[in-house]
Amino acid sequence: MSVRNNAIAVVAIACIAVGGLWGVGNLLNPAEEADVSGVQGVLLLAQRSTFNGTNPDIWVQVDVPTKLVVVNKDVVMHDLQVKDDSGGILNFETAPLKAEQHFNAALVAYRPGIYEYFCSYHPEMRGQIIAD
Ligand SMILES: [Cu+2]
Repeated sequence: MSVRNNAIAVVAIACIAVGGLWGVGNLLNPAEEADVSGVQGVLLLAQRSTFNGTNPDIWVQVDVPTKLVVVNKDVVMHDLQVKDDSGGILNFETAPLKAEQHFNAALVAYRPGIYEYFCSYHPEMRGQIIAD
């Protein structure tokens, strides 16, 4: 009787030990994460009908995707579009952004050149994307 109880106890302890080791193993070896060390990012805040106050030049490298986050900090609607017929850059448009909405996009230039980004609601909100 006592031998059987001991055997049950040993099995239970073994299960706890294995479970514990498995848990520790997961902590020591977290799931592989994507290598995003080469990803560059740009944050544009639409505010007082400018982007970042100055509609800054954005420098990108050809064939290096650049993460772009557009945030609308105004009460009026804004968006951001890249529309270029040369084929040298990926065209896109954000959704129409209401106050405090944001949109993630990527700038991808295929050829060196100077391209334009702009807000379709406000002609004065425009700047250059310089790809080299
Ligand atoms: Cu705008």
